[in-house]
Amino acid sequence: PDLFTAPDYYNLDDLLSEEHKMVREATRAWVKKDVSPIIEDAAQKAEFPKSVLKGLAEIGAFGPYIPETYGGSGLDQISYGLIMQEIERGDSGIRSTASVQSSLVMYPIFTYGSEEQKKKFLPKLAKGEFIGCFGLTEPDFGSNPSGMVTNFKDKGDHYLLNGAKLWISNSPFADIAIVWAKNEEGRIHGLIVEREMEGFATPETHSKWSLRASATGELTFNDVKVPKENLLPGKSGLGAPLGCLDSARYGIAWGAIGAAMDCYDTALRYAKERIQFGKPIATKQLQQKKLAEMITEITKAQLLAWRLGTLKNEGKATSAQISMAKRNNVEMALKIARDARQVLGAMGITGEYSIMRHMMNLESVITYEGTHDIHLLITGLDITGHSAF
Ligand code: TGC
Ligand code: FAD
Repeated sequence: PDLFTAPDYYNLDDLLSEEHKMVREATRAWVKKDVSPIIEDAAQKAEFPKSVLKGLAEIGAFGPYIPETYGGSGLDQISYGLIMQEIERGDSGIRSTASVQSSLVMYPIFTYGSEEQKKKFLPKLAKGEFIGCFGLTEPDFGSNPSGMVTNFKDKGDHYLLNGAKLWISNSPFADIAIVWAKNEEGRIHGLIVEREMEGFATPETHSKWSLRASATGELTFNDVKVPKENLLPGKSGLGAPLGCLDSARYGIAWGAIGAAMDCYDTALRYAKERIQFGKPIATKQLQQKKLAEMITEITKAQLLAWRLGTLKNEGKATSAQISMAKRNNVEMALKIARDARQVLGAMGITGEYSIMRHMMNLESVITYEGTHDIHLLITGLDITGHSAF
């Protein structure tokens, strides 16, 4: 069979429209052509492959659900999910770039921005002429962003921004940053900070064993003068950044399925070919158990993601439903990566195969956008009414 054949054990394709399938095939073809051949090398060298930016823009991965008026692709949420799935089949780091640009940069500008901000930034972001990043996490405030200390003061004709953000995807080369900071009353607002602003720096974080093909860094603000027109006027409070996270977490619930599919597909293929004790290891019950459980878990995750997508299309998906899908699907993918790695024996630890790279990537995915624990506590709060954070 052709590489990248999607496992579709429950005929999920019957639930997809022609447009969904077209979008998925186009993304899959691009990943196969432009991501798979270069990604292992980029990860080994710990470099973000900037060559993918143009292609990501061309396939519509920057703002899939942003209306065409602002340069987006005007697609629905299932298409957005399928795009994330196919990109993450290639690499979680490349999917991160698409997630951040779409849900954490374009989404807040589209949802909370002024008409001028939308016109100025969205078309350039959609084309990949501008790359954005999202600064919420701080050195001392990760799971509890409400404690953030980054702040800005009103200086009459501008704001003065001070503080620092850590673990920011794409910061080292981003043109703009959506920065969440507190005003003098302690209320959280979003500001668009531009690279050339004085006092703004973006040092890169090195020595990661995970998401090596994604650039991660800090954002530091030392008396940065931010023009007043760069404040996002539409929403303030912690709910504003959390609203963006809902959209990104939804995409990750789909993305993780892509990584899992690639691991499963690789392990199945290998098990059929690898002979030990005179027979393919696929004939052995222990290996069949691993593979059968993988396809079962992928199928359940697909159904969860598809149903969540339909709820999202109807504007009915709750934050807690999104948390459940992000948490379940990322854990599912990480477990599959670990089992698939074992199916390949020693070969599984090499860069000849994608599995170990997916496995290491997923260690970040299970931590960022709300840790595995935090999403469980969100479900706990939703069903009991008691906050256990
Ligand atoms: P809490 O009091 O519960 O809520 C504060 C306000 O926010 C509202 N809200 C939400 N709004 C929209 N969407 C959601 N998911 C929301 N969750 C809560 C809430 O209604 C309230 O509104 P209001 O009007 O009453 O003020 O806040 P809390 O401080 O108790 O925190 C809740 C908690 C722990 C769930 C939240 O802080 C959280 O989700 N923490 C995890 C932090 C996180 O996910 N960080 C991610 C950083 S970005 C990132 O990782 C990008 S990786 C990108 C990549 O490369 O792909
Ligand atoms: P902490 O919050 O310190 O958590 C440490 C441990 O304690 C975790 O196991 C956690 O689950 C647990 N814990 C925390 N609170 C509780 C509780 N109440 N009860 C029980 N257990 C708890 N952030 C951005 O803003 N923008 C980005 O672009 C971005 N990109 C990232 C890219 C990468 C590669 C990584 C690794 C992270 C990125 N992040 C980004 C940051 C990410 O969102 C945070 O790492 C995450 O929210 C967790 O914060 P923390 O690392 O400070 O962990």
